[in-house]
Amino acid sequence: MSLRDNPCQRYHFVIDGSRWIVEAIFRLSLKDWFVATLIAPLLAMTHTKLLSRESIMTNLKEKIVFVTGASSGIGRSTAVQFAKLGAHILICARRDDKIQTLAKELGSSYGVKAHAFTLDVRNQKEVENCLSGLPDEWKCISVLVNNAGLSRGLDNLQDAKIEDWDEMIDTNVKGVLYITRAVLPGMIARNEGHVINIGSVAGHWTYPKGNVYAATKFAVNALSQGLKMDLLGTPIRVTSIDPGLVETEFSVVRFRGDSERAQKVYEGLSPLTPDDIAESIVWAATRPAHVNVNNIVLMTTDQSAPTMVHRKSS
Ligand code: NDP
Ligand code: 8X3
Repeated sequence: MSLRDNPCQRYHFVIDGSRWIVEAIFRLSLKDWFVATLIAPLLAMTHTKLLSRESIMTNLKEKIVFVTGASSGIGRSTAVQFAKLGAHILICARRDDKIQTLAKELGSSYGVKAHAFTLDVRNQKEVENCLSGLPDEWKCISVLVNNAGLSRGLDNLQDAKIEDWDEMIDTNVKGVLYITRAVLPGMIARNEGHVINIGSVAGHWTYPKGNVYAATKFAVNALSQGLKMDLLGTPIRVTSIDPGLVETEFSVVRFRGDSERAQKVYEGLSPLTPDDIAESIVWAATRPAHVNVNNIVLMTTDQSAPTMVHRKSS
């Protein structure tokens, strides 16, 4: 006879079951109750949420990240911070000794593969040959950081040297175009990739004597926006990271080796560091695939516009 057919047996079953539950309830201490009723569900909820967020973050371990202009400043820090995530690092610049040393350091400190090659981004043929001639294992670039760039001089437009304009336009605009044109088709074919351009606050506000440098960074801004449009329908992301004053070799290069003048740019304020910028680059690159960080503008707290800075008097 089944339990269903035997009301008596059903009665005993209910009594036994209830007794077991009541006993179990009394065996629980106050602490057990607290954990069971309050903390455990809370922990479970948070944990599940965190786990699911982590699992959709872009994981760059063993992915190839290509950073141009990695021989100093922002580019160097960016290469180091991506290596810390376990990415394999491809770097270039004109000063070969610096990038070869960095490549060795990345390999020994973070156990990643690193490949350095000399390149002047202004030379389109060189860009094409270097990138098409990369060893096969380095061809699948997942993240491109167009960082190589410079400023030359700080002069009224009517007084400036034409060769300074050419150098800035060729490096900051044409260099970005040549590199992107060479890398992008591979990203599109593989259906993955992220192009991160280093712009500047000078791409949002110009300033006296900043004329052509600002024009190149306005151009970078326009290229990032336009590229995002051209890539609509692909999973490839485009980001522009636009810093204010960062203490690097930037001002020494701008003033052609006059380090005393360069130092004055950062005097009495706390400039951004290359690591501050590298962290924002890595943050943008590690968002989940459906998140495109279009633009980050960051300044030191001591700056509010390119020429509006607060200096502490000594
Ligand atoms: P650095 O001078 O320290 O670094 C510039 C890097 O670009 C160097 O590695 C240099 O390498 C490389 N580079 C320059 N010209 C070329 C070229 N023709 N071919 C290949 N590499 C080149 O300055 P930052 O780190 O500050 O500059 C990095 C980027 O950040 C630039 O695009 C700059 O405009 C931008 N930026 C900088 C700010 C700042 O205040 N420092 C603020 C906003 C933006 P090498 O000389 O060995 O070729
Ligand atoms: C560098 C920052 O303000 O010197 O792009 O132009 S600024």
